[in-house]
Amino acid sequence: MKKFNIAMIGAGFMGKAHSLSYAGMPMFFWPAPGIPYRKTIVDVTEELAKEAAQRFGYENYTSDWRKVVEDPSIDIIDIVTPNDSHAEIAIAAAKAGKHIICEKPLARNAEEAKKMWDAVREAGVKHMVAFNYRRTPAVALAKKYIEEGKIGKILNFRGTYLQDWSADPNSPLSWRFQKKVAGSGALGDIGTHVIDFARYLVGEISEVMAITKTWVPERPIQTSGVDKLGTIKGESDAPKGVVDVDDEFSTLLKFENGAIGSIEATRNAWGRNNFLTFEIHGEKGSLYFNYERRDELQVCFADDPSDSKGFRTVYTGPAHPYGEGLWPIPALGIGYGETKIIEIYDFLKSIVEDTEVSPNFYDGYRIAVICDAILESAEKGVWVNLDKKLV
Ligand code: SOE
Repeated sequence: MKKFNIAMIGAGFMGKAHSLSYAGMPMFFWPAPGIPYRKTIVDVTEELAKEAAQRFGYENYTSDWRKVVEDPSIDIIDIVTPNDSHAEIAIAAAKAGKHIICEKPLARNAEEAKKMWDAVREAGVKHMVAFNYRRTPAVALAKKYIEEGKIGKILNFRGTYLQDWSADPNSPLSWRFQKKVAGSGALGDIGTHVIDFARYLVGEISEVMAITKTWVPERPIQTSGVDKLGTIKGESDAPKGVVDVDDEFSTLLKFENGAIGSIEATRNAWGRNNFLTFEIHGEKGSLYFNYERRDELQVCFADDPSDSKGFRTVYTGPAHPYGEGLWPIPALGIGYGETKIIEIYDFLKSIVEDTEVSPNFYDGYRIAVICDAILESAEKGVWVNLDKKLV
C-alpha cells in the first residue's frame, strides 16, 4: 500500500479538519487507496508550528512553507491558509511536482484561479478543491437519483447557506471581512459551497442576476491572527476597521440545460448555524437536503401512490454512497469530519488510480468566474452572461 507524505500549510480550523481526515481515512475505508503520513506542518511562527505538530500529529514543523514545497520527500501539499496565499503556494507546489489539495474558495477571483488551474495542468499533478459538502452521503445520493433519472429533467434549484456567526457587530474584523485577503465575503466563504452543489447536481450555470449587501460596515479590529469565527467578541469601544466585502448575497440563476434557480447566503441570519440546503424540482419528483440534518435526504417522486405522495425521509447508511466505509446502521450520524475523510479518500484514490477527481482546480476556477459575475451583476444591476467571463 503506497504511503503518501503530507505537508499541511496552515494549522487553524481547516488544519484540524484535514489532519483528522488523514488520521481517520484508513480506519473508515479499508483497504485504503494509500496511507497518508502526517510528515510536516507549517504555521506562521516556529512556536505555533511546533504546537500544531504536537496537537495534530506531524513528525516535523516549520514556519517556512517554501522549504516544505521544495522537500523531495513530500508527495501532497495541503493548503489550509487564508485565501490570499492559495495561489502563490499552489503554483510553487505544482512547479515542484506535488499533488495539491486546497481549501475553498480556490482563489480571490477568476484571474488568480485560472493561473492556479494552468499551473497544475502544466505540471500534470493531481488537484482538488475542498468543497467537502458534496461528499455528504445524502448529497451524493441526490446526485445518484438525478443520474438515474428518478426526478426527470430538472426544472429548478434553490440553494441557501445561512449562518449567524457574524450577525453580532462585535464579531471581530477577521481576514474573512477583508477583500484583499478573502476576495469576497459570504459569497466566497459559504456561497461557493452552494454554487458547487448547483454545478454538481444540475449543471453549468450560464447567467446570474444578483444583489449583495454589507450589513455591518465596520467591525472591531482583531488583535490576534487567529480566526475564531465570531466566537470571541471584540470590545465595542475597540478601534474599528472597514468591512469591504458582502455580508449577504442573493442571485437568480439560469443553467445551460434550461433549468432556473436561485442561491442566497448570509452569515447574519440569527438562529441559523450551518443551514446549507438545496431543493431541486424535476419533472418527475423533488429532492430536499439540509446539512443541519445531514443524514437525511427528503424525496418525493411523482409516481408514488397518490394517497401517500409527499416528502419522505431516506436516512443514509450502508446502502448509500460511501456506505461501505462509514457506519453500519443508517442515522448513526455523519459529521463534518466524515465529509473530510471521504474527501481525502477520493483524492488519494484519484492519485493511485490516475483519474480526475472533482471538484478540482478547474471547478474552483469556474466557481470563481461565477463569483466575479455575481459581484459584477450586483454592482451594475444587470444579468451577467458567464461565457463572456471565462478568462
Ligand atoms: C465560515 O463561514 C465557515 O467556516 C466556512 O469557511 C466553511 O467553508 C464552512 O463549511 C463552515 O463555515
